[in-house]
Formats: sequence, structure tokens, C-alpha cells
Amino acid sequence: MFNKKWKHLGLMFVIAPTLVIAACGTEEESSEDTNGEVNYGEEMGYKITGIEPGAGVVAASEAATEEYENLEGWEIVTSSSGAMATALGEAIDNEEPIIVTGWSPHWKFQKYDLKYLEDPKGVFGDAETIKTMARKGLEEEKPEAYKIIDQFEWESADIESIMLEVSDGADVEEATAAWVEDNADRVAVWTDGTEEVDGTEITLAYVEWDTEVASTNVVGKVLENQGFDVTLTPLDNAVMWQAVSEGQADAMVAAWLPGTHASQLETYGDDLVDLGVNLEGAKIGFVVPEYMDIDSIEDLTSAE
Ligand code: PBE
Repeated sequence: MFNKKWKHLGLMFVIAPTLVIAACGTEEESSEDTNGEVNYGEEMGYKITGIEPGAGVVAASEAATEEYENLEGWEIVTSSSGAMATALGEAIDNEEPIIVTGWSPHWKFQKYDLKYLEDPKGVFGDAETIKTMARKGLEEEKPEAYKIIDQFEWESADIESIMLEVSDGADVEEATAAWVEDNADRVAVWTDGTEEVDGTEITLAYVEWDTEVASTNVVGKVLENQGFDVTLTPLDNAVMWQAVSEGQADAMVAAWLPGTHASQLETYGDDLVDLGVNLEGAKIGFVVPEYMDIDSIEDLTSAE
């Protein structure tokens, strides 16, 4: 199994090599507003630490800055999910305020004490699910792969255990291979009713978010163990949807719905086969360290 860059599509995924500076704060003392409370907005330069520009959570966060009057003048600074995680870790090390565009399942909730800011306007939607999408024709052309991908489903605790290991430095292929080996009974449900193949090629598209790196590698490993010649192709979010809809990739397990990827579903959904939910109880929103003395998006103050 190997990762290869996408050759057929002009748009490439972009991983920003630079770290976001949004979280660095200033050297100044904590600023206080008229009530004597800490003005986090001023301390953070009215910046929220985002991830890739094509992510649904970034689009929802930008919508939030429009919907909430108190977020007037705030900015979502995009970068990559890796840079976001680094900025979050550094802020926590220094007990500085930070707001990130967060999502669950994610290892950050295992590693740090964090909370979602309440979203009384419901801009980030309710609970999300992660769904599997295949290209049209896959069922007829590669029925064994289709069936395995269709039968794949797991839980937040499963994916977070892999994500945590990888975030602690484990090799993702090793961590996923070990999970597959240790969870043979679960995997047997996914491969139930299928027969091994002899080198049939299969391509899974994904985005290099920690969630999708773990899930796509697990499904890839299971397919490989069944005799498939597996290619995992990292792409930008919209390009991932496009690639499966146009048949350049066979499937993806990274469709966040009903909210996060609603616009991608609208654009590409008619040309895809929806194989249903592979993980329940996902969520997106603004995430902050527990030590921050706010609970709701409405507790933030505008930049004016
Ligand atoms: N995420 C993780 C994605 C979906 C998976 C929340 C970063 C997004 O925002 O599009």
C-alpha cells in the first residue's frame, strides 16, 4: 500500500508548511474589559486558529463570524490541521487563550482538557455522522471491495485510539495494521460474505485530517489483507468528492454529513453512491481549553 499524489486533477492538496501565528498571543499582560473580566479577543488578536481552507469546519466558522454579531471583526486564520494541533499544544503549554476550529472524534480530547463553545444559533449544526461514498459502477466492477467498504463501520473510541497513537509519533501504517490485527472480530464483520481477490486495484481518496488518515488507512489495510492492491490518495476536500464522483477514485470514507460537507454533497451527490454511516456521533465547532473562562460563542466580545 502506498500513497501517491494525484496526477489527473489540476488542483492539489496544500499543506501549509508554516505555523499559524494566531495562537501566539502577545507579550502584554492580560487585557481586561470594563467588567474586570479577561478580554480573550484582544489577547488572541481576534483570531481563531483554522485548518485547511477547503474544510467544512472552516466554512462553518466563517459563517459563525457573520451570524454572531459579537464576532464582528474576528478572523478565521487557515493553515493545516497539523499546524492547528501544534498551535493548540503550544497555547496549552503556556496556558494562553486559543480558539480552534475543532472536531470530534479527535485525539486532542484524549490528550488535553478541552470544551466546545456552546453555539446557541446552531451554526455548526447538531451531531454529525461520517459516511462512506463510492463511485457509480464499483458494485458491479469490484463487488468484493464494494461489500467490504459498505460493511465498514466503527466507533469514536476505535478511531481515537489510533489517532492518539499516531499523534504520539507512531507510524500510521503500523498503528492501523496493529488495530486491524487486534480487532479481528470487528474486521470479520466488514469482510463477511466476501472472498479474497488476487491483486485487484482499488483507490481510496481522503483528506489528510487526522480522522480520515486513520479511517482510510484501516479500510485500506483490511482491503490489502483481502488481496487488493490498494492506493490511498490524499486530496483537498472538494477534490476528494470530485474524484470519487468522476470515478478517478473508487470510494472515500470521509463524508461529514448532514452539515459539514453539505455543499460538496449538493455538487457531487448525484454522481455518487451513498453507502451509509461508518461512524456516529461526530461533531464540529469552536474548541477551547477548559481553563478559558467562557462557555459560549456569545461570551466573546467583538473587535469593533
Ligand atoms: N474535519 C474533519 C473535516 C471533516 C473531517 C472536521 C476537519 C471538515 O471540516 O471538512
